[in-house]
Amino acid sequence: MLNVNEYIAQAAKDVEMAMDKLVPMRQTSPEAALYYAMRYSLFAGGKRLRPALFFATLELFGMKREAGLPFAAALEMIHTYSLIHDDLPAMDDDDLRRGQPTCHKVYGEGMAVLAGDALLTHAFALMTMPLEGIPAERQMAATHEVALQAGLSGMVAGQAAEMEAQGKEKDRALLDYINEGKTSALFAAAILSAAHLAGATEEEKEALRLYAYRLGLCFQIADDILDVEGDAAVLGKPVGSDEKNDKATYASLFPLAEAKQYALDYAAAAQEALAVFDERADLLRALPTLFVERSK
Ligand code: GRG
Repeated sequence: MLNVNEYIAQAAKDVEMAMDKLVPMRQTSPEAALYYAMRYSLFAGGKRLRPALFFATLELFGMKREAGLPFAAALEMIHTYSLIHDDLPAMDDDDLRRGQPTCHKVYGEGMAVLAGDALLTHAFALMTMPLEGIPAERQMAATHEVALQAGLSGMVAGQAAEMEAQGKEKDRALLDYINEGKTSALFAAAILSAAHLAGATEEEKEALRLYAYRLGLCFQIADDILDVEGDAAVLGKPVGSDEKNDKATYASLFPLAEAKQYALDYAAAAQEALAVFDERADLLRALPTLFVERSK
């Protein structure tokens, strides 16, 4: 019987072990503070959902997760960099993340900027290391996909669109555009990079792209709702930060019950996108509902 929470917990252990090896501490180097800052945020206890999505997709195609460990680590490193930079005074100016002081609160703003920069660039170093048993052109396609989704066709674009939209009138279409960039794009990076590595067909990749984008939207709406009615102790950060930062969210544009219904609609649409796959996609099928019902 498939237990999704156990699967995610095991994925977290596997990627943490890989990251510990791939980003080792350099205590005696002149730049030791950079390593402390990077590792402080990397090992601060995230849910490790992007590596779990990456492994689940590799395994959907019958591949072993060990083959892609550097990619799983790289995806979590890119996610971590985005959180470090997002917490900076120039962006959200947050003091707490995952229940602990944010990177810049502990190591200073300059070092937090560099920790983010180093995590991002080292992620690309890891993804371009030769992978045993995987053709180089598949690895190239996977790395290219991550670059697009993490950057100008995804996460950075979404973050910039959100900054530009601050203080202006926003509608649902703009909100979805922002959320697809900020949240869906890294889910897509995880899922599609695994699909490229596994040699998925164009039809399979298109189905997974739709799934990832819809999964991101339902995850983000749940996040918006948690920021209003979640438990700060469970979330590890204060609630109400979206309102404080004047962020348009599903919870500010719509009554909560309506926002919840939109999350459920995107969850159902994400599951529909997987129709081309057999029962090997059952783990991916279970995730949208889990993401909507989560408490952190
Ligand atoms: C600074 C380029 C740049 C981008 C920042 C990630 C991000 C974009 C902003 C953080 C705020 C936010 C709510 C983003 C949406 C994505 C998201 C829900 C991040 C949190 O992901 P989780 O819940 O985090 O997987 P954990 O802590 O479990 O790793």
